[in-house]
Amino acid sequence: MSETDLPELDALVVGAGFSGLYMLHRLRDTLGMSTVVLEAADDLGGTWYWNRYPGARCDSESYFYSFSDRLSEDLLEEWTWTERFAAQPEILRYLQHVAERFDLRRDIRFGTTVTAASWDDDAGRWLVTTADGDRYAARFLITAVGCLSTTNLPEFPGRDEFRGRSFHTGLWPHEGVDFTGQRVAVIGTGATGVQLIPEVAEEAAHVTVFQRTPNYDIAGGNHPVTAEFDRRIKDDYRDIWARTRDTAFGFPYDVADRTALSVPEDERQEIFEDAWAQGGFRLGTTFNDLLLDEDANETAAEFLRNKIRERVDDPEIAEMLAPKDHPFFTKRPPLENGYYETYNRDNVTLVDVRRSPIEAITPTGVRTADGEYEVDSIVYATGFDAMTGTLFKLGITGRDGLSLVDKWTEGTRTYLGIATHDFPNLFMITGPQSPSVLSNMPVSIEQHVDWVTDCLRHLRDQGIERIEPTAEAEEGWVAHHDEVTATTLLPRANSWWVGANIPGKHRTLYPYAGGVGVYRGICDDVAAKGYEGFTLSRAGATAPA
Ligand code: NA7
Repeated sequence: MSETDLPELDALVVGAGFSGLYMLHRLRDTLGMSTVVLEAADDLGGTWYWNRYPGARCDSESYFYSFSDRLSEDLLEEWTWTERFAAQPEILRYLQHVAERFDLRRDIRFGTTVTAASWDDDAGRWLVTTADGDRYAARFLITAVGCLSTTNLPEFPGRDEFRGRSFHTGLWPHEGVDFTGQRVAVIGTGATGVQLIPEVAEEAAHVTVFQRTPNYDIAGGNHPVTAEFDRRIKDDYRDIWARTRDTAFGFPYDVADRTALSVPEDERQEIFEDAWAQGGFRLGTTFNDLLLDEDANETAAEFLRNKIRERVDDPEIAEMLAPKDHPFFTKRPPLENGYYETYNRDNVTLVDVRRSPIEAITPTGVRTADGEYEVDSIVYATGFDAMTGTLFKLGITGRDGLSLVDKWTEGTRTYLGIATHDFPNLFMITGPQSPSVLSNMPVSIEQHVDWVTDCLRHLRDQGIERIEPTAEAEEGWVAHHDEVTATTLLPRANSWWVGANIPGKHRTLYPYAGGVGVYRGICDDVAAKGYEGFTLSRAGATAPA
């Protein structure tokens, strides 16, 4: 079929995780647009399809890590979570349930990897090619590819000559892995490693953990959901969702309105203890200047270091686990359930690779400057090329053949983190420079999807065919993003939030730090002003509509 004969869809969505599923529902069922979703995996779920490693669990509480009353109040009533922080299989079951309930599968093409997407300026549409050579044409292209979907596998010399089995946590075998009796190396102690290590230690003969940067892990406080808790949440759901939309991080609780040093030491400790006992990210919301002021931050940092010292028997190992070179929450703090006690076990060894770097993977193990650790299996819990990794793999080219990769080489440039100049009719769900990974993802996903839906409705009602941010609006957003970033301590750490985990990646804070509520207000204002900062044009028109 020639390109001119390709049937034209209204919209093409890439990805069938939380965002792609909701986007499909809105485009197809709310707006009545012809829509297809292309998904590389063999089934839906995104993050929750791929990350099946032992201990995989969400770090946001299940009752607000889900679709809100905006999708369906009935769904909220009928779905009951079994744990306060849901494990991967349960979240995947939830997404499968949503797909069945809203009949979404019929418009998703599984096992379909997008390899190129180019804007045809004459025809005013996107031409999309897949790895199998299939082609699609669509007026609007919407990326719903998640923020953590391209794995980072470090290029250690000899990596591919290892004779045992190797795994990346983000590409875990669906049949599971039996580590019984094995010597296992785990490289990485981010949120993923911290969940996996205690589970593997229960099973394996020996686990050697290779830690580059210790983290400020926070008590997870997971527990089963009781019928009473479930009822209370369901009765309160309207308020809960309303709160998530206003707060800084998209949680139903906000940052307390007080500074850390404004309260006496013993009161501050009590506040930290109370948040610790509640578990989860509440500790990060105890004071409003933890992310802004170094001295304030140090109070929380030291509280967490002392928690590690209390729980780890060997003082030397406790000090290896206690972070000292970056402020609290400037790297994503993992949530842990028994992680530190794991280091009191006889079958667990901690290796500090900052002091003694990994030199090579050998056929039989991991070699550091201190010698070789022989193992049967290696688990890479080494994270992701976040935020831009997957967007770049889509091979997106905009007007005049400009590729997204080339445009963003010297730094990400977006308007609102949702669109970018020279790429008309392209929307990114939770793209870089939107709150995304600095928030509870489903809340940010819903906000973007709903905003795009309203925008497309507006375009249709006004007979407008093209939308694209102006270069000036983009300039303004990047400047605002940088200004907000500079008020925080976030650029201080070598985190994946700033791209520091990927050699050669441009260093910038990828998510927007202004907060979910503030950001929503800005987006709503842009829409209320007739999509200020965007050029809207009718078919064939060159002047703004
Ligand atoms: P993270 O948080 O990026 O953690 C990856 C870990 O792997 C981290 O400890 C890294 O150390 C370590 N790492 C990465 N590359 C290397 C090399 N080359 N040598 C040694 N150690 C290395 O990924 P996760 O999968 O744990 O979590 C990602 C997000 O998923 C998480 O934040 C949640 O939002 C959900 P480093 O800290 O870079 O020194």
